[in-house]
Formats: sequence, C-alpha cells, structure tokens
Amino acid sequence: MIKESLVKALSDQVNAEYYSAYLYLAMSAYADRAGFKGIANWLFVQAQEETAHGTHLYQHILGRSGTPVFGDIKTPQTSFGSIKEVFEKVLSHERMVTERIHKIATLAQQEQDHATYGFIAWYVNEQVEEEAAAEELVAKVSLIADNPGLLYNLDAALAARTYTDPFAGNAG
Ligand code: OFO
Repeated sequence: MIKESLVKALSDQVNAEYYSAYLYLAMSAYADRAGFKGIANWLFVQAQEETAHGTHLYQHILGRSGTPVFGDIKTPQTSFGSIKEVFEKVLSHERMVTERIHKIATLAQQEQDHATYGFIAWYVNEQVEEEAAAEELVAKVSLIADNPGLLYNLDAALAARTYTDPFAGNAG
C-alpha cells in the first residue's frame, strides 16, 4: 500500500505530464501553422511521450493500491514569437520537470518507499535525456535562427522522429 504523501506527489506529476503534453501540442500547432511541419512533428511526438509518462505514473499509483487524485490541467502558453523561443521554452520546461521528479525521488527516500524510489529512477534518467535533447536543439537553433534555409534543414531532420512507446519492454 502506497502512502498518501506519495499518492499526492505522483498524482501531481500525472497532471504535470499531461500538462507537458498539452504544452507541446500547443507548440506543435504553432510550428505547424508557421510552416515548420518537421518541427511540429518533433513536438507532437514529444507530446505523445508526455502522455505515456503520465499514464505510467497513474498505473504505478493504482498498481500500489492507491487512488489517483485528479485536478485541472492548466492552459498552456499558446503563442510564441519564434521557433527559437519554442525550443528555449522546451528546455526551461524540462529543467522544471527534472526538479519535480527529483523532489518525488527525495520524498520516496524519506518515506522509505523503495518501490516508488525504484520506479521513479526511470524518470530521473529520462530527464537527463530530455534536457540533453532540448539543449542540443536550443544550441542548433541559436546558431541558425537568422538563416531560414538552415532552419528548414533542421525542420526536415526533425520530420524523421517517430513515436515509440517509452515503456515497451516494461521499462520503468
Ligand atoms: Fe515527461 O519528460 Fe518531458 O516533461
């Protein structure tokens, strides 16, 4: 049986992951409407991953005989000034998510909930990858932002991203 403190923290993170999905959908819509279909694709796949992250947390709560707590998902930012701004926002958002995940890991330790601590370790590692990917994109866009031709090259590269279930094979 999972403690209520962790049910609350994990439920809040379900909400945060679904908010992340919503934010990335809003960014994807902006990129699509601006003509960057590849960047829109990358952000859409990102949104799909966030939904999977949220659902996996929800399943962990239920699997430990907890009752998930539901709340409003806040409205994301929907207008952006540039593709560069979008990726800077992705990076700052992922850094914020990393802080949230680390707080859950710390709480799991304090509560001596070893199952949740082991479970959340997947998210700790995932955030390292999320931040690295976002940092790389910010660096690239910062270099080429004033060159529309190069931005379209990046757009073409990001069109290749496809969604795969991050928990296929029971990871996490
Ligand atoms: Fe769920 O990893 Fe991004 O936010």
